[in-house]
Amino acid sequence: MQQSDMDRCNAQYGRPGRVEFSLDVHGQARVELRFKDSTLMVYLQGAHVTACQLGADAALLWTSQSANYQPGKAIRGGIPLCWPWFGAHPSRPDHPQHGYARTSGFDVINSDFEDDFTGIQLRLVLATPELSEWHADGDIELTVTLRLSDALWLQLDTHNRSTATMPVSLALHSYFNVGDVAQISMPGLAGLGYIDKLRAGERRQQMAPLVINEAIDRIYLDPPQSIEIHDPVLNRRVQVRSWGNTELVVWNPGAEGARAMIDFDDAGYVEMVCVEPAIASDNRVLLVPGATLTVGQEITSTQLVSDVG
Ligand code: TA6
Repeated sequence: MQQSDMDRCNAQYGRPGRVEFSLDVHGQARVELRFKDSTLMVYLQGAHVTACQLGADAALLWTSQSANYQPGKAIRGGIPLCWPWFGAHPSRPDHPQHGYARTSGFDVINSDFEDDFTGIQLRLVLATPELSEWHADGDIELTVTLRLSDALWLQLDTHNRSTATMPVSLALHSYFNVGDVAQISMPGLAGLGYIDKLRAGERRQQMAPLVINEAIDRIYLDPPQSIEIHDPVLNRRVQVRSWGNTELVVWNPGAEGARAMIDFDDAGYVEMVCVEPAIASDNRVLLVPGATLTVGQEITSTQLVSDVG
């Protein structure tokens, strides 16, 4: 992308103080949304939210200081979009982990400057030859809608424009900023069954309150539509309300896992947790020709303990 591309985007979809396109120091295209005191940064590669601040609250999301901002590299942190599959490709080891979306260039198709939110829509169309397992003609389209107010609203609409039924799995892979991951709690997980990816996919049940004091990689089954992260250090309650997902992934790499990833700050695992509305691979949706699959989340943040006496 060149500055001239950004100028064109600003002319067609921008508005000073609401939606502004620019190139970062690496020449990567991004767009900043503002609504009152809230801000949102989105990279056109991957329609990837890299930062969000809701009102005067602390940063909502965590992004690694060692993240890659190079073409074709997934940015470590923010909200990577895993699509059109989650995890390893079910049959093609040569296909990228978590699909193509997060390393693909999206087109801007719309922007909104409403009284109650600032919004933008981005679109990716993948020709099915890239998804060779389907051997179909036509393509698959992903529309990402983002709305910023005192909440962050994000929705994925997958439309099958081909003549074949397409298996789709996905995740809204949000990296949340927390004061100390060992001190957070997520009461909504109590009693849920989960697949433990660190114990060879063993199925277990969340009996005791979850305490994250080591690496965790779990796919919670049939989660509630709303889950909260209680953070006593930042004194906030982050609520994730989701729709269309069948699972909720909770991930933290732990100290050893963080050290093993070159783009993950070694001590970064202490200040993040991933809470991801997902349709995980085992539960993938068979999207028939012409059908649309909708999955989304709305994230809000309130004080955990009110200052008022
Ligand atoms: O969502 C959790 C997970 O599937 C973990 O297994 C871990 O692989 C994480 O995603 C990060 O994946 P990435 O490809 O971004 O390094």
